[in-house]
Amino acid sequence: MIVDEIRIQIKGGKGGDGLVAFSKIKNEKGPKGGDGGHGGNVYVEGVSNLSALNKFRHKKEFFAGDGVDGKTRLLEGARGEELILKVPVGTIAHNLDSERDFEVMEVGEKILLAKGGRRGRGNWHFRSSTNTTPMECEDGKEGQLFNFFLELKMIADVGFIGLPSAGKSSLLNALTKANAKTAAYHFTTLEPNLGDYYGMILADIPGLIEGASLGKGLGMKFLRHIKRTKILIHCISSESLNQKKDYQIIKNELKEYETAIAQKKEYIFLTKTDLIDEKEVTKRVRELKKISPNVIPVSIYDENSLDEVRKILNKIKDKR
Ligand SMILES: Nc1nc2c(ncn2[C@@H]2O[C@H](COP(=O)(O)OP(=O)(O)O)[C@@H](O)[C@H]2O)c(=O)[nH]1
Ligand SMILES: [Mg+2]
Repeated sequence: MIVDEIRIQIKGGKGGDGLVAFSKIKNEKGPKGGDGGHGGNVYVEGVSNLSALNKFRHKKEFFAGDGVDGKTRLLEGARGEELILKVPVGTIAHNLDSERDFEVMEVGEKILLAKGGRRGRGNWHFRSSTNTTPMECEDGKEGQLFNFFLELKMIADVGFIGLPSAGKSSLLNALTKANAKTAAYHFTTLEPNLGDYYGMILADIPGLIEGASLGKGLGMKFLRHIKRTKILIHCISSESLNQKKDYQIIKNELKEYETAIAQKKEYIFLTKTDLIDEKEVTKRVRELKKISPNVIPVSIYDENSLDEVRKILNKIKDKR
């Protein structure tokens, strides 16, 4: 299962305290209290593993390391260890306290979410010509404490959409090693299935049914995942008696949710063509082309048709 929303609390490390100390060595008299180390920062960093949010399911609090206190002889305390939370690219980190949003777009991109506390200065800093034995030093400050809502937004380059049982998961499995569950009955898929097609992420978006945009069914939760998907592949089963209507149901859902999604570049896949004869395939393709120009007949049992699909995916991949 892919966790795509999670709430966590993070805290930067506390700064180390400064020290009041004096040298006892005869020729080096004076204040020698060292500074503390700064508290560690908390960052997020983008990774390609899309289930990277799963590890936040049980542990909810993440603290960076505290700075070490200053020592005698002007020795600085060590900096607190920084904490890097690995999140899938496409994650938006909403700071619930400041209401600022941070978006992790690239693998390896590192964004600061909570600063560690400033270090406290040792008494050496407070010396002056009038005060050669300062008793003053500073305590390290607390690190920033924030509540964050992490939300995985972008999950795919290409999204498979369509009514339940249109053959989306089967197709994903035929093209990638996704190993998504498939079944003859509706609603087998409860979360988006993802497949890696030579570095391009394909997603099978489940549960789009009439009214999904109004919160019915499961569709709503997943529609946001195709918000930034560049290309949609609309699967329509050859078993359907009214393909135009199937198409419209999904299209209306997308429009209701957000016009921009409905306007994405799309292909129509007439799926399960092994179930009807060739003449019927030609006729249906012709009909569907009246709705949308790019129509491809496919069957997971027909390698040639899958090769046609691969050609299209390769083209999309090269254009990225
Ligand atoms: N004959 C045939 N059956 C298929 C084909 N693709 C999928 N199916 C079957 O159609 C049913 C629904 O497929 P599934 O991939 O789960 O649909 P999804 O709900 O859109 O993900 C399953 O029983 C599949 O075995 C195909 O190309 N030909
Ligand atoms: Mg499915």
